[in-house]
Amino acid sequence: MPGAPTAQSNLRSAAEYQAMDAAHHWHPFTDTGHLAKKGARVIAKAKGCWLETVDGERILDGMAGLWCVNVGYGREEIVEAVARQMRELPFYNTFFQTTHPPAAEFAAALAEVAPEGFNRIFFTNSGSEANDTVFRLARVYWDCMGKPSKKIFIGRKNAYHGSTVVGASLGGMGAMHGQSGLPIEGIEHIGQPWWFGEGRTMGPGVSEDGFGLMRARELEAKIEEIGEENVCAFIAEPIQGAGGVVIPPDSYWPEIQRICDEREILLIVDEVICGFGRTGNWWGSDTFNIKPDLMPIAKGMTSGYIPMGGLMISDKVAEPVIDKAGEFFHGYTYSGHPAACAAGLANLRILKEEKLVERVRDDIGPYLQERWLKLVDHPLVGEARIRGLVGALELVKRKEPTIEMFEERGRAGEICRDLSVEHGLVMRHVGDAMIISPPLTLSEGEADVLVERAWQTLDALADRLTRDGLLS
Ligand code: PXG
Repeated sequence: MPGAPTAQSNLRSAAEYQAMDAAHHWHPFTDTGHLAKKGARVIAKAKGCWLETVDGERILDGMAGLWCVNVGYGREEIVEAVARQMRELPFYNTFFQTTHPPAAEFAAALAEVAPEGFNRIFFTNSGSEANDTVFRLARVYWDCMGKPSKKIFIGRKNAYHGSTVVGASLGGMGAMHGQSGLPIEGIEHIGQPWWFGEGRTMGPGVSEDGFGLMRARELEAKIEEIGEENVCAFIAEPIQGAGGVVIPPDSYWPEIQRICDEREILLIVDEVICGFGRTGNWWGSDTFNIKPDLMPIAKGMTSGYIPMGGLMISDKVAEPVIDKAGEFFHGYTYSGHPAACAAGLANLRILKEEKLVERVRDDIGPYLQERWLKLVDHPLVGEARIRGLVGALELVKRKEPTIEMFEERGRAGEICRDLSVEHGLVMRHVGDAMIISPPLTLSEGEADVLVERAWQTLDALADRLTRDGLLS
């Protein structure tokens, strides 16, 4: 048995945590057997943009936790608000004709920052649940509109909408589908607007914008194939996050919007990552000038201090449902949890008072962008892209005379991820794309450190790959 924590630190040693973890903790999206042998990294503390391991090592968090700690770590305002709320009312349900102050206040505060025409929030505990909710509500909407045949959802390959059965089905992750017999019935997928991975290789006749239009028009073709009378909604992230920070060509979203405007289908914009300032506006929908009907949200909603998600519902969808559906037979015990709402309110206050969204748009966003884009000068980087504070590097084997990808996709990315942490920076890898999504509080000095460490990591990667015979 592991020993008791020492009096000085109340923490055990890394090895003790790793042993307990290896024996008893099944991690998400992890080869648990492999991790148990390797030992999990033990993060014990964090402040601002910096993580600290149980051994006292400091690492710059280039991923804001998991795309969520937008206001940075160690915000006493949030901690205090949650503690106060827990003393006052740690829980009460919102099911049986009741509300409580934080739920009512947070709902109103969200409506204030939401796009025009959005006045209602259905609270969930995660982004996945928000997408289960949207699946249910969008179908109810068409029932209320007298069009009950409109049941089919169109999503995109390599999209991520969560890990519940509906979330994983709406998403287009082949590995997730393959493992569990998904997607469920009633969900179809079209291609993604990933220029570097799929458009660039189509030949010299295809421009980036031409490719964007091509991929957008797959939606039109899919609607034709299924029959508009059977299509409920199209769902997409403004920028695919877990899919590898796929920033679509400029032509893509206007064409999607045109198609959705011309057809009678709902447009669901999954703002779980892009919401709350990530792209330099409150919503990814603002950045790409999208007019959504429904917006699943989570992550930056509480900056991850307490788990929470929700579905923002436009008046267009809400009004007929309120008029005609009667009871919506759906909800979660912790919908509108008081502590989560208190965290969300304090988080919103910080975003507004510190003008963090504007900061991403006008200051730290452009500052980091300029430096991040220069990483394309590294011999292993085929493309650098970034919008707001979310970016990616595409690792390639060679750039001259033409771009050559690594044969075994994802191997270089995985090695790079580990080297990055060794260099004191968390980057996430998606295949051979290296991803960053740092807290919106990132300082200029920290942006410099981030880019410097990314470059050092790439140099170390070149050495490692050469040594391992993966690069000549
Ligand atoms: N929609 C989007 C766009 C997401 O990015 C979800 C829904 C689901 O949210 P919850 O709260 O249920 O996880 C997400 C979540 C990764 C990674 O590896 C990304 C997410 C979650 C876990 C891992 O990049 N995004």
